[in-house]
Amino acid sequence: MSTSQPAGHLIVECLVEQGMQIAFGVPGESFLAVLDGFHAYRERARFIVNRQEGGAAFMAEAHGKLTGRPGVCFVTRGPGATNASIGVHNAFQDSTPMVLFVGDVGSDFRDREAFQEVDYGSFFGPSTKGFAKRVERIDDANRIPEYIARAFATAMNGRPGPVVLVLPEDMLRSETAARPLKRVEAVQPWSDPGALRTLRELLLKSQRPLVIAGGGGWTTQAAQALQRFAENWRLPVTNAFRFQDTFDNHHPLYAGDVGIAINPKLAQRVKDADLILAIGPRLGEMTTGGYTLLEAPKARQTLVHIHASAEELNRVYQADLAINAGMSAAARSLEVLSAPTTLPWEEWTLQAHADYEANLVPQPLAGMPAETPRGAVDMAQVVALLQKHLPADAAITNGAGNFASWVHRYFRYHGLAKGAKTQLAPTSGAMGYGVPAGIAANLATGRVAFTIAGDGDFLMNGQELATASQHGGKSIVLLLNNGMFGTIRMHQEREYPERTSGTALRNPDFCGLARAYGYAAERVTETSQFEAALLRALAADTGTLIEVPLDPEVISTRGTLASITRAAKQALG
Ligand SMILES: Cc1ncc(C[n+]2csc(CCOP(=O)(O)OP(=O)(O)O)c2C)c(N)n1
Repeated sequence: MSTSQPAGHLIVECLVEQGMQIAFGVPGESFLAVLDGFHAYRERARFIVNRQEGGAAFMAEAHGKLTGRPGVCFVTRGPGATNASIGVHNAFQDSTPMVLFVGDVGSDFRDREAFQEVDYGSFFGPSTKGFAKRVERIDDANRIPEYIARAFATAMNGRPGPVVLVLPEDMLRSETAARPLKRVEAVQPWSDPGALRTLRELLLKSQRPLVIAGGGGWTTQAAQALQRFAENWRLPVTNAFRFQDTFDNHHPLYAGDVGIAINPKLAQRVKDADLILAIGPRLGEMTTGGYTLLEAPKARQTLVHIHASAEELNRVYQADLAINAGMSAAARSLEVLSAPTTLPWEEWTLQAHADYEANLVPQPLAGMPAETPRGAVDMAQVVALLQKHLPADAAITNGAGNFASWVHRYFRYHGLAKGAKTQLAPTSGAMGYGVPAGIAANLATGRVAFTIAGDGDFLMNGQELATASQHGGKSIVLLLNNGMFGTIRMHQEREYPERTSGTALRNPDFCGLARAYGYAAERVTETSQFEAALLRALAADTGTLIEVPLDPEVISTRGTLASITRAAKQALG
């Protein structure tokens, strides 16, 4: 006969059964019973205490991205849940499995707009075109195992994403003898053999095929199978926006990433392709160049779209062939598709890779003479040093801002096929993601975590350095300080030249701030100082922040602020 325990304990026990070893969150009086459960099960699971729920939710999302199992986050009612919503939105846009638990008001107070009460179904829920796959409240402690198993299954199945579970305070305090259900695994929709035959026929008709790989649900084995498929058919492969590690950037078939600041030659190649094989990505705004590289709703190119969610197929783009398959199933079917010995696109494939390699060579910034250095710290050279010294399985993380374009353009991500997910970046374009994601990656895997941040971006979640120090996590944060919200200033200069407004930043002493949080910190003001600073950071016992004052003129990997102003003024006459 099983003995009873508090519902809050059973929740933690069920999560442990699901494989959770680490959870993130900010406490609230609404879920003290769960915190007590973490105390009871402390040998089997860690609770990482964050400083802001946005940071906690980003950490849980990053954990989900790294492991393929739902990242777990606990927050309190209205203020906690609304703070955490940025991470839930990111999990949705990134197709990352995640479960957010929200401590709620007691059921005896419900619907009175009690203290901090929010209707989570309306706020997050799919019924209001929200950004969670499912929102449910657990009213009966005996059903906790069912709800948690369903949350994990929903978060992983089809297009992975976030699920929200709401926990009334009185339910958490009740006793239950219910036992956890066993661990659920993601279910793979399998592609039907007829569709694969059609796909093969489309390939045989094509002269200029191009693969766009990405989206959620990839595993190392699936990425390896994709690689074998591409090799059999000599296909050029691109990676979708924020999925730059799906296909190994070092592979001779790699053709670059289809995202923000795309290589213009690749953009042209996407347009020139006669067959697009989209394996996994959603084909969102960023991956399609604002629906221009592939015109919505019917692309000029023949489109084969393979996606794990039936809802995503023929939703924006009418595909010529839509295949509902999980990435493991799809890649395993593709790798056994027999290829002819000669293919008409050998030259096209070689050229696609040559264009990618040429784009890795830094060019003079538009508007600057060829010999002008790209600022006192040359970011292209900095990225070359990162490539040289970071271990192949290092997690590279970033938030949103032009600063990320340096790694996005010049860094060659090691692909998932090599055994580790190496890019953690927000498809939602959320600032403040990089710092918590880096810390979560290091806490969860012990791997080197390297974060690139802007001055604006860093201060959105810089407080999580305290979380890292407290829990023995460390990351290397490269902070590019240009004294402004540079990306917005760039757009502002394009639309309203020389009318700077709301984009300038007066910053704190970042190194002093990082030290106060327990990180080592140093400032690098010349390119020649960077290598030693990086090596010191890699050898350090704590995390390190390296601040680089970046010339505000160096606004992107391609142009200067002055060149944008000139062009805008000319355009305005
Ligand atoms: C949470 C959030 N708020 C606002 C924005 C809009 N936004 C995009 S980039 C950016 C500026 C980023 O500034 P910084 O981190 O200093 O990097 P820089 O662009 O200067 O390289 C802003 C405000 C956003 N993407 N996310």
